[in-house]
Amino acid sequence: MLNYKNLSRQDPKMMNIINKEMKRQSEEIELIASENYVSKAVLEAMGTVLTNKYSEGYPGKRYYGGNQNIDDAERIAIERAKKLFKAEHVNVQPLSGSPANAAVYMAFLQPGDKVLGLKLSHGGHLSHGHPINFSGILYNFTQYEVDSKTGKINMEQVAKIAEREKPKMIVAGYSAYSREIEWKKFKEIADEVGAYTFADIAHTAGLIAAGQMDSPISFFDVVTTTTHKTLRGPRGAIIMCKEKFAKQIDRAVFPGMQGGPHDHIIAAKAVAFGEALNPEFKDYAKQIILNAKILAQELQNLNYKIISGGTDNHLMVIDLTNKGLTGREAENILDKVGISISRSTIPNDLNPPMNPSGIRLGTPAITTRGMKEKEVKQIANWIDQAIQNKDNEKNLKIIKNEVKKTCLNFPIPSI
Ligand code: DSN
Repeated sequence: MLNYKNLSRQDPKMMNIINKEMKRQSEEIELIASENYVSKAVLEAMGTVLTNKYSEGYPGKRYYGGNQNIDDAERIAIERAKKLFKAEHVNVQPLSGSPANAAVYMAFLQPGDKVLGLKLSHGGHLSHGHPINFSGILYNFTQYEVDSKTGKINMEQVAKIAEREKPKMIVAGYSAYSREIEWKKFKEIADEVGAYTFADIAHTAGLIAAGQMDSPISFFDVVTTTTHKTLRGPRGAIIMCKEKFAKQIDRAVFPGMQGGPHDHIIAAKAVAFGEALNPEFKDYAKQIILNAKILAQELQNLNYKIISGGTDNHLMVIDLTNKGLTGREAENILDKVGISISRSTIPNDLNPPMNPSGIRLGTPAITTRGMKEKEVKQIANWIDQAIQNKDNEKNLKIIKNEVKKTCLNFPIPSI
């Protein structure tokens, strides 16, 4: 348990909630593909007096005094991110993924401009043109889909749609897609029709930084990523772009989209980038992918249907139609045994997004805990056993206890 003396004394109610959440994280398995555990050093950087500062502007060009140390922190974050991703220009101020994407659209497009993005229900993201999101409201998106037979993106179809629609921008990079992305083909298609190339690598950034997946950064115009998924930093985002777009990106972030940056988070981003530059991070990223492949294989052996037939990254989407339950039901059952997952639509889902036909699983968090082949196989079995015993509370309790016992052997980093 954490013992923050001042918080415990002043606000025991909140201290209690934080401790309950820490206990939950320690005793349960995290398979939500977008979640991870930050290091103690990243946690420490977030909880500092840097949160007290206002610093609109950029290093050396602020609208408030007293920013000498903040400038140093932001410069370090930028330098490390540039090195890590081999990027020409980096803006480390975006507060999270959607605001980063909003700044990109603002920097490159006028409202009403035509854009291509992958449909949310096929693995895309809300901010890639969903009609109820700002992206779909402000810009004229056409959505491409994954191939219904292979579950993969069919680049010939993307080329055809691009040729027909002549978009000003093409968006690639997804939230629920388990395969390598053909970045070079996207670039060729965009060049054919004169479109900007925008990659959202929020999910795979850690794997790309560690050289375990292909990178679009050297030839795409602009790339965003959140910093808290496979990259294992604090909640936040960054934007990377070619030097020639640096000014328009920086202006779109501030004053375009945001006010004061969150300086404590920028410091924590810098600490996380430093960690990702260490050679051990490469082993971590390799193990994430290995664990995901083992999990997918084990589940396939148990007759679970993985969309696209497997995974090249940290996640997989599972179609539960043949198992006779929906994604929401599976999420609720697995919650009962201490395994957190997220329900997910499957391509051409007949069920609604609140109660879709699939689930999405990912391995970044369990890999941070040090879990490997043995534990991953065990997790696949627990998932199957829980689903089979969905109405048997006694058996679900037995599984929950086994989950807890294993988790306590793999502690999460905490202060
Ligand atoms: N919410 C994130 C995810 O789970 O993929 C994307 O923003």
